[in-house]
Amino acid sequence: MGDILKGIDSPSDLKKLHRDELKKLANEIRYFLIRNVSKTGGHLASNLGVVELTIALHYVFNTPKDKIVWDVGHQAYVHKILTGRKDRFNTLRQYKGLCGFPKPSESVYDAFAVGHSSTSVSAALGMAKARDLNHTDENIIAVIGDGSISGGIALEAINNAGRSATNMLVILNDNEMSISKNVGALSKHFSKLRTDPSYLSVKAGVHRFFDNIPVLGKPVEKLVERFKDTIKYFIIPSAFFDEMGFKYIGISDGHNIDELIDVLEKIKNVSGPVLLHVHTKKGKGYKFAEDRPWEFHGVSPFNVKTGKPLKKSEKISYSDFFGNKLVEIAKSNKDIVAITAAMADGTGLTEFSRSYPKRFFDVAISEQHAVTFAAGLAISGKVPVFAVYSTFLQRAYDQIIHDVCLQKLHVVFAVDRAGLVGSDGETHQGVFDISYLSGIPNMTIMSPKNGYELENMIEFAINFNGPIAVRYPRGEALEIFSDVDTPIEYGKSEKIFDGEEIALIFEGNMAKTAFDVVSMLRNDGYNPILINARFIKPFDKEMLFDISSKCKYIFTIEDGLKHGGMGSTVMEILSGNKNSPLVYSFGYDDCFIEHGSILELQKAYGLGKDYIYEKIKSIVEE
Ligand SMILES: Cc1ncc(C[n+]2csc(CCOP(=O)(O)OP(=O)(O)O)c2C)c(N)n1
Repeated sequence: MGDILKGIDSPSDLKKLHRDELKKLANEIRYFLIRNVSKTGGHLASNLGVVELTIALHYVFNTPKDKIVWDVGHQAYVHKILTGRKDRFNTLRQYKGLCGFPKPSESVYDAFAVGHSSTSVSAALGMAKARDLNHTDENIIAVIGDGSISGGIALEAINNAGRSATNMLVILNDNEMSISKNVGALSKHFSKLRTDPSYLSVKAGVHRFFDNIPVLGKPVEKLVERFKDTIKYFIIPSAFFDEMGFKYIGISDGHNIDELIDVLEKIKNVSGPVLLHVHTKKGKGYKFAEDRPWEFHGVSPFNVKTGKPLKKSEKISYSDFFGNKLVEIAKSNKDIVAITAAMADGTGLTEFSRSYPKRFFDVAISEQHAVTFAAGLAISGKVPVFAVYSTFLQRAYDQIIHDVCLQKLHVVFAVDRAGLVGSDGETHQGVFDISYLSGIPNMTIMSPKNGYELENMIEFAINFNGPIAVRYPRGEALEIFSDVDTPIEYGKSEKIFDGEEIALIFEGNMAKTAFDVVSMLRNDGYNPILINARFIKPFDKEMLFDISSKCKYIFTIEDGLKHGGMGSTVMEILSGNKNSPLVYSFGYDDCFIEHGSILELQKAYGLGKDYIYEKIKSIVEE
C-alpha cells in the first residue's frame, strides 16, 4: 500500500493533504485497486474511472453528514477505500467480507443500499426533501453513469427534481460506456455535448449559468472571471437538462483533481437542482482495462501483467448454451428477435447481435421498456426473446402482468442468473423469480437440469404460444443426466429414477444436489424416486398424484425462495387431499442472502447436500 494511502482512515485524513499529494494518492489507489481486484475479482474498470472524482467528492464534502448516493454502486470501491475500509479490502465480495456494493449496514458512509441501476436521483431527491422538512443543511449528491441515467426511474426522478426548488447535485459520470458501448438518444446527446463545437459557446454559457444562480448574486462578472481563470473549463448548454429544470454545468475533466475540486467548491452552495457533467475514461490507468473496458467491467481473478483470467473454464456456460441455440433456431425462423437491456455479453447474445444485427435490440438499461417493447413485437407477429438476469427482471413486474400475460402474448423470457449468483450479494441473488412469476396467470415457467435440456427448452419456448420463462443459473452448465433426454411435453415432468416410499422433486440447478442426496440415501438402503420438475408452472399434477399414492414422503428442492416457490405449489395442489404424504420443501427462507461463494451460501442457507440428506433422514426416521 502506498505511503499516502496508508495514512487515510477516513475522509478527514484526506482533507489534511495538499493538492499535489492528492494526485499521488490517486496513483496509489489505482495500484491498490488493480492488485486487490486481481485477487478477489470484482468491478474494476468503473472504479478506475472514478478515482479522481471520488477523491474530490470526499475532499470537498463532509461525509457522512453530506450524503453521496452512488448509482448501481459497483463503482464505490474507492469510496470504500477512503472511508475506513481499505484494511478489509482483501475480503471484498467474499463470505462475511466487504460487500461489493454500498451497504448502510456496513458503514455510515454508505448513504443508500444499491446494486441495481438508476435509483440514485430518486433516493437523493427523497433525502433532500427530508432535509428541507427537517430544516437541516447537509448536501445531497447523486453520482450516476451515462448508462444508468437512461433507466426509466432515473428519468422519472429528473422530471420530478427539475421542477422542485430543492438543493441537490447530480453528477453525471459520462464514460461513454454502459457495460458495452452505451446506446440510445441520450448517449448521443452526451456525445454531441462533448464533441460538437457549436455547443461550445463558453462565454454565453458562463453568463447563462451564473445569471441563474440566486445564492451567488453580485458581482457575477468578477466571479465569472475568477472562475474562468482557475479552471480550464467550458460551460455549455444542454437543452435536455436545462429544459428539465436543472442548472447544467459541464463538461468537466473527471481525471483532473484540481478542476474537480474547484468546480465542486463553487457549485456546492448553488441553490436548486444542479447537474455536473463529468467526462471520465472507464478503466483509466490500467492498459488492458482502458483498451477493453467491457471485459474489465466485472472480472474474475486475473494476472495483472497479462490481464488474463487466472482460471479459464473449458466448460460452456448456460448463457452460451442459450445464445448458441438461439442463433441456430433463428436461422430458419426469421420472426425471432432478441432483446437485451445493456447486457448482450452477459446474457450470451453477442453472437446473435453479429449474425442478425437487424433482429437484435439493445434497448439500454430499461427492463420495463424492454418487456413492453417485446409485447409490441409479439402482438405484431414477431417472436421476441428477452434475455435478462433474474433480479433485473424484477424491475418489469407490472409490464409482465399488464402488457404480456394479460394479452397472453408470446414473449420468451430467458431468465439468466436465476438462483444464487454468489459474490454480487443481496441485490443480485436470483431467488425471487419463481415466486414472482408463478402468481401471474398465463405464465409458463421451465427450468433445465443441464445445458442440453436448456437448448431443448429454448426450442420448446420458441414454438410455444404464450408468455413463457426459462430460468437457468449463472456459470458453467451442468452435464449431469445428459443421457436422460425424454422429449419435452407441456406441463410434464421427467422421471429420472423410479423407487418407493420417498420422492425427491428438484428444479433445474438442483439436479446435481438431488442426485447426490439420492446416492447417499441409497447407501442407507432407501430407494427414492427422483423427478425433474421441468415445468414449475404448470406443475405436473398427474405425476404428483401418482407419487402421492406410492410415497410417504415428498421432498422438493429448488434454487429459490420457499415462499411462493415450487414446494408451495406442491403443497397447494395436495392441500385438502386425504392421505397426502408428508411434504417438505428445501429452498431459501424469507430473507436476503448476502455475498459469498455459491457453495458457501448454499450450505449456510439450507441447500447444502449434507444438510438436505440429514434433514430427510431425520424426517423419515422420526
Ligand atoms: C436494473 C439494472 N440493470 C442492469 C444492471 C447491470 N449493470 C450493472 S452496471 C451496468 C452499466 C452501468 O453503466 P454506467 O451507469 O454508465 O456506469 P459505468 O459502469 O460505465 O461507470 C449495468 C448494465 C444493473 N445493475 N441494474
